[in-house]
Amino acid sequence: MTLRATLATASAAALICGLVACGGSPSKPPAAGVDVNVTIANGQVTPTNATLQARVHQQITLHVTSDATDELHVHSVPDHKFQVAAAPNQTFQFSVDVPGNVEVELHHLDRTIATIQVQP
Ligand SMILES: [Cu+2]
Repeated sequence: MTLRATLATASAAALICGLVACGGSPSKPPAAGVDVNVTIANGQVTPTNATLQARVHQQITLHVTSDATDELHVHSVPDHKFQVAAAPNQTFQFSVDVPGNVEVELHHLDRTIATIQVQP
């Protein structure tokens, strides 16, 4: 191998390294999941109409404390339904596969807890 060929190989390797992922790559793995605390008491929901950010496939956890039964409905594709009991510290987990705005509703109280803006 000539010196010139050796240098060419080295710079090709450097180029590939720059293109792929030696060091700071923009496609970081998703951060820790999104957690939302929801309280239902005396017919009132906290929060309502919140706006949250998440990424596709990111784990979203709803921590629900309620004094009444209800049905949680996540309007993602496919959607998720969770039965809320009259109990503290219930945990419901899901993730969203399709980017877009996803509403999280309480069907019995007819409230929107949050809209999750799911980024690709
Ligand atoms: Cu719904």
